[in-house]
Amino acid sequence: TPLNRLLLTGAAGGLGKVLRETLRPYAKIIRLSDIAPMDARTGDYEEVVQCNLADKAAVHALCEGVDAIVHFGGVSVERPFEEILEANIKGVFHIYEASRKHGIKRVIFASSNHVIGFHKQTETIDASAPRRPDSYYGLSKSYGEDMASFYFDRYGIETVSIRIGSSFPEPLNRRMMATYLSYRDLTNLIERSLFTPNVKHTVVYGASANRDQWWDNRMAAHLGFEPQDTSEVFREKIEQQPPYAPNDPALIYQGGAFCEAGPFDD
Ligand code: 15L
Repeated sequence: TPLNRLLLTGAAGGLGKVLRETLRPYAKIIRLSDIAPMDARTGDYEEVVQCNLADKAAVHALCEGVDAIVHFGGVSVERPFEEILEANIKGVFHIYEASRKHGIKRVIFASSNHVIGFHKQTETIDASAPRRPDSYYGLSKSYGEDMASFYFDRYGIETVSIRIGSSFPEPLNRRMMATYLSYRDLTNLIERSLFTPNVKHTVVYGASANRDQWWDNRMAAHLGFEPQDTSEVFREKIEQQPPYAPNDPALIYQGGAFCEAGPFDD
């Protein structure tokens, strides 16, 4: 049975635009929010609400009447700390506080591989590996996972934190041959995350069934996520790109170029 009302934050973003369509079967009403303007609603099943995640009162109003939240809002790349603080750190706090006040029991959090980005590509890690954030962005996602853990232990609000690899129509470079997550696999993973009972706070890596695997999802086996797609179909095209220099972080670290972003001087 679908949910009554699902909130999707970040609905104007790269993944939000996709999920606006693909999550439709899972709720009678999908409420869409973003700080940026969105396309007008396309039917009675959509509600479109422009909202700044840094605005506590606005997020509180946004979450009223919602059964579950798919939280994809916030800054999705490395930026100066002050920008990350508003959208991602204050934003995730506002989402959980609103969930507590409105009795919302399930959050799907768009975490990122950049939480563990300074692990080497030669390692295979699971959800218990020490976090090694590679950026202020990665730090904010690490904080979001801690927020999820705290709100479960303290208030019983369940979260699936998806450490998304690289979710684009196709891999854009050699590193993404390992991190690629197809839109279909992303959607299936969110569906499993919404409807699997008793997830507590589960951390799951979001990658398709790619040849080279850096991530072990056995600690999230209860989700029953089985990726259907693979980056192999893009290999010929991607291998036309020049190889990385031996010292390129895109060749060394799981987080790739994020590991050398910044510093940001005023
Ligand atoms: C992310 O977290 C970013 O949002 C996305 O733009 C990609 O850069 C991705 O990680 C990646 O690591 O490829």
